[in-house]
Amino acid sequence: MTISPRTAIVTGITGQDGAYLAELLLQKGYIVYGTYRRTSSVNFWRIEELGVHSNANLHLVEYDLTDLGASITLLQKVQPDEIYNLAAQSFVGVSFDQPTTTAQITGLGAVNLLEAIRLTNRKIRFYQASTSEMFGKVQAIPQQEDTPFYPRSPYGAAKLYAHWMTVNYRESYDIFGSSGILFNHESPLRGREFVTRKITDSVAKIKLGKLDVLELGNLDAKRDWGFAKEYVDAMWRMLQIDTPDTFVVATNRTETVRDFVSMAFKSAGYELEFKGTADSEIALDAATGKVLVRVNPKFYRPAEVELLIGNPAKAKAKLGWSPQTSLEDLCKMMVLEDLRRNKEGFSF
Ligand code: NDP
Ligand code: GDR
Repeated sequence: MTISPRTAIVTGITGQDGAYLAELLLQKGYIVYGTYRRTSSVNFWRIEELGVHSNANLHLVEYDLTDLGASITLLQKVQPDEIYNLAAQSFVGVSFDQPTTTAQITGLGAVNLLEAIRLTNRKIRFYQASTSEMFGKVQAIPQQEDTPFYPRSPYGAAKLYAHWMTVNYRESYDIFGSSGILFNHESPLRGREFVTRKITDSVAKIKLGKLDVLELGNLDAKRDWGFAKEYVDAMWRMLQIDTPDTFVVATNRTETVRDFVSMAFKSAGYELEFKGTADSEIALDAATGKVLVRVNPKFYRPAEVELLIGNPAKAKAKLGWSPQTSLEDLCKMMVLEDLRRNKEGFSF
């Protein structure tokens, strides 16, 4: 007896997680429909880096999450077993400048897919990419599934709406909707606007003489950073268990942005000395006294999430998932990859 392969839709395949998840699902024998937005120049560099773009089981489909009709048509056409909703306006900083767009994409976009499932086939399993940003001004340490939410940005508020709608469709219509509350996860495929990749790419450029100084915002913010490739495995596991649920995915370790800066420079052979405070803080190369890092308040946010640290005990117990890569190894992997790319003359 032959078992037909399962079919999955991954929204946001051009993003970091979309690329890693597509790679994982293809390895597992899925037929994958990866959605991307129409733009004047499409950007497939991540799936190209992973070498999955030419896989015969990967189908790239143009789709915008904000279009309900397109969501229904997509499901009717593809008839998926699983949907992973990773598409979003995902940059917290930008969400303060574009709150309405963020609400439409990051919040209502998820509801378009939930509605499409409700109207076409309630057996489809749905994963919603929720976030530790929903905890925002944290009400408990560490944060776990029952910690009260307090979002601090339009992005966090939009994600919280999508999270509750996933829970609501689960309870109202018996739809298999699971929500993964993932803490920050990084990789060499991270966008350069996010702080870790901004740092590792800048360290590579400084090392190669292509940049003098790295400018950053709040160095005191603390984050629980894990490796993206491992986090997409948690998403897949959430859709394989018997009942839909909500899971925190995190490492249970938190460090400041300043710590990550030190770690990244160390991976390229520098020791830093931090001097000054707040807006006037700088970091010098201990060997030469040259200023390599400077705080620039233009990168501050109107409201900040100061401290995130997640407890992944439930994911470990019910999904058999736990993080494997240390922050030091992750940081080094990113710096080495950015050094390679910058030496070869390209860096996305
Ligand atoms: P990215 O920003 O790298 O990717 C986001 C994806 O969404 C891109 O493919 C983007 O397309 C797509 N997208 C944006 N707007 C639309 C739209 N209107 N219609 C269709 N697609 C759209 O994010 P990540 O891969 O890092 O994150 C994946 C998801 O997980 C996001 O929802 C994010 O908010 C969430 N998340 C991420 C965490 C992290 O630490 N990385 C932690 C917790 C949650 P394009 O390339 O065209 O911009
Ligand atoms: P975050 O990630 O907001 O946690 O959202 P980001 O890397 O943008 O910021 C992390 C922390 O670093 C501080 N910071 C800076 N951030 C950026 N981007 N640029 C800077 O120059 C800078 N200097 C200091 C920020 O203020 C913040 O405190 C990410 C996204 O992937 C979301 O989509 C996801 O939901 C959450 O992680 C979990």
